[in-house]
Amino acid sequence: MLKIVPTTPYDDQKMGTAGLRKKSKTVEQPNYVENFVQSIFDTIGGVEGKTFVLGGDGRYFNKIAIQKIMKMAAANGMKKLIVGQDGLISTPTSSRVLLDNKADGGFVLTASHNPGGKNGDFGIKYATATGGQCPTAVSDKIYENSKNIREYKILDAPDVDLSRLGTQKLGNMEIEVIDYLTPYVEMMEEIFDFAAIKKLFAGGFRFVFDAFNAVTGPYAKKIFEDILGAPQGSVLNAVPMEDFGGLHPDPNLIYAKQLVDIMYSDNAPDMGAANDGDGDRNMILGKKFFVTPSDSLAILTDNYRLIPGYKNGIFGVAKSAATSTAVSRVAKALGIGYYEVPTGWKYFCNLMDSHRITFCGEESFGTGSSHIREKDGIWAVLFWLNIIAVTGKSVEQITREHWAKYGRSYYMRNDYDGIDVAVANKLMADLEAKLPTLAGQTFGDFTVRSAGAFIYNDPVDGSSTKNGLVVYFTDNSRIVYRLSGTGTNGATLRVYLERFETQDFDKNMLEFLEPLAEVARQIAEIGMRTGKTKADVLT
Ligand code: G16
Repeated sequence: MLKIVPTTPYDDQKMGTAGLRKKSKTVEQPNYVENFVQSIFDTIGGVEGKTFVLGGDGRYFNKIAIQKIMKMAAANGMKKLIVGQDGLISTPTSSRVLLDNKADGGFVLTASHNPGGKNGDFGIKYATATGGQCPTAVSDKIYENSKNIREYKILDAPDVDLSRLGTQKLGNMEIEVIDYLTPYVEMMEEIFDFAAIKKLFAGGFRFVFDAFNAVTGPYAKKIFEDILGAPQGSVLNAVPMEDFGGLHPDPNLIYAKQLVDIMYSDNAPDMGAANDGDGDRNMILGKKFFVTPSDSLAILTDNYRLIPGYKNGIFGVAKSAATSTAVSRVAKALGIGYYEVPTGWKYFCNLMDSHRITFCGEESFGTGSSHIREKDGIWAVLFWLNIIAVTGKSVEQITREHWAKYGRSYYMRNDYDGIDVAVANKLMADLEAKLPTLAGQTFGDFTVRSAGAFIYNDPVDGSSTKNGLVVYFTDNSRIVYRLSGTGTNGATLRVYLERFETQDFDKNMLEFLEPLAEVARQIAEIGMRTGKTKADVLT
């Protein structure tokens, strides 16, 4: 039975860098999910006759939210909903399924790399028919509607059994429960040389992958162990759990502690990798060796010819402004297009759709290509395995050869977490006002060449976005400041530091970047304004 339920609006349903991301407790409030989803439906002119894709990374509240969304979709006249079995789907798979089925939109229920559980975070990523997350112009309208919503539609019906593959009906809507692994595996088999990677594993190559008890567990088991022949047990934490077994599914050197300990032990395997909660981020490690995401993007781009799926060439490459400049040198050498966009994968999508780029990546452990409109964690890991299989070189050797050819961008991100939102906004506003006066001034060993806001003019849709503040120094060093758009706890100030070096590739990263970190604190008056004398998280 169709119910029209009166509701009162929430005032905090503004999407951040990637969808709506909140504390689980916030999302559990009465009608919270319903308000947000109805606001989306209303903003896009309703969903009557439309097809959507739905699934999540398995975190706490996934099962409840999925049932609500299915019943709302049916009540709003949706024609068909394609749902991952047991309510699971990775963000990359959702994008693929959306494109393959020419669906009108999709939801992935995830707070990505943020912890899950009752006291953790929950989120909803909303993708449009392009397969990518909705543009800011659309999310702004959704936010406006969410502040005025008065009612939503929902079907009064029993819960749908999502364990059963195949088609069933909910009201007049068709629900197709799909095996979420197959479309993804097939796509990877089309791109990469699985035979070469199988040979690599058959030859004793040792590999370990951390799935953090999140959605990539089943994918990684199937692809790396069952199909490619890595020994059983190569995938750690492979079973999706509502609280990720207490793990923080963020693939970086701090949160992937188990993996990092293994890779930095004396008996380390040849390669280590991890993905985040919803499977779009990746981290790559060699034996006692870490590849920065910025370097990884540059290395993958430089080696595209080794991958069957790209052997006919690539259009170009893009990175977010905050990401190191490493890939710009590769683009120049290859003579391909090169773009810098604001932080947020959605900004790459127009460039992919218009064939300006094939590859793109971000410092926040995201790499991907135009095979979908999201970043893709397992894709990046397979790309590395494919390069290793073809060249016979180690992760470290590949990276060092890259530095020898192009120079090395020493690069790090410093996060100042849990800052009062008003303090953070004021810090950024005052800094922006001060930047034009900085050119020519010297701070320690660094002299400012130019400074200003990063403004992106999208060459496809003509939109203009301001994202972050950049200080360039005369020695090609750079500081980028921006506020995170994915946190749920006050504001996080991200400070991205980069120094370029053409000779010495064995400097201690922390020591080499510390003077620049100090300059960053000084210019933005971080200590005085936030009380923090050092960053909370270094990645
Ligand atoms: C999201 C976006 C990325 C972005 C990252 C960090 O990733 O898709 O484009 O780089 O957040 O954003 P911020 O610096 O604003 O916190 P994910 O994996 O969380 O969806």
